[in-house]
Amino acid sequence: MKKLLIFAFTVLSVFLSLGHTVSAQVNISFETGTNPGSFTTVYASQTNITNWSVDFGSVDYIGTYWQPSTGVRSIDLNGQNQRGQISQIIPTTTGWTYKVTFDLSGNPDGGPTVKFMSVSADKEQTQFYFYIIGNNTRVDMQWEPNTYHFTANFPITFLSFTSQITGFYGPALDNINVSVETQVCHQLEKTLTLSPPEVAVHLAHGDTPGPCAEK
Ligand SMILES: [Ca+2]
Repeated sequence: MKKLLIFAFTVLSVFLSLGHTVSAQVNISFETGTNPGSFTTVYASQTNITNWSVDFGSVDYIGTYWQPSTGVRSIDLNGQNQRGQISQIIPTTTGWTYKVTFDLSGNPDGGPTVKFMSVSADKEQTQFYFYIIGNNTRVDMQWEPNTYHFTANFPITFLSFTSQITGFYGPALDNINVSVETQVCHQLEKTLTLSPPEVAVHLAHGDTPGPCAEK
């Protein structure tokens, strides 16, 4: 019994110390790939952006053209007068819930003023996000942090980021991080920190992923 307890404690300690980052997720800040210079339009099936797929349309791989959120490169989800989608297949554990954080801005060169985009897991659990341009500029993009949650249905998950507007000037994306969700908001009142399987149980009972909103 004592050995079992020590083992359980060790597993828990490793879990808590790792921060639950999904290790095989790579190039989260778009820093690796064919040097885009100022920027390069990347079309579907082109592989300029390491480990990221452009699934349809086109995106702009941004280098020096505007201020990134982190590093020196980022993405405009609208490329050559068309909306685009980028995706990455990441390892997941079936039934576990994941938190995706990303920074969002918008191409300040032109409209629409509201830059809509969406995030999906396996083309489901889609959530929509927007960024309003007007105050940001290419040298001061005023990136904003956003959070997306999904529950994995398979040992791998197709994570995609999609522009929902037409034209040349799309939502701007950078600094994507995926981690295992360990917190739920219990009955909209109390934030609980749990093991991932326990998180799944709580979500099945109607709790919401992530900490409770501050009141
Ligand atoms: Ca970057």
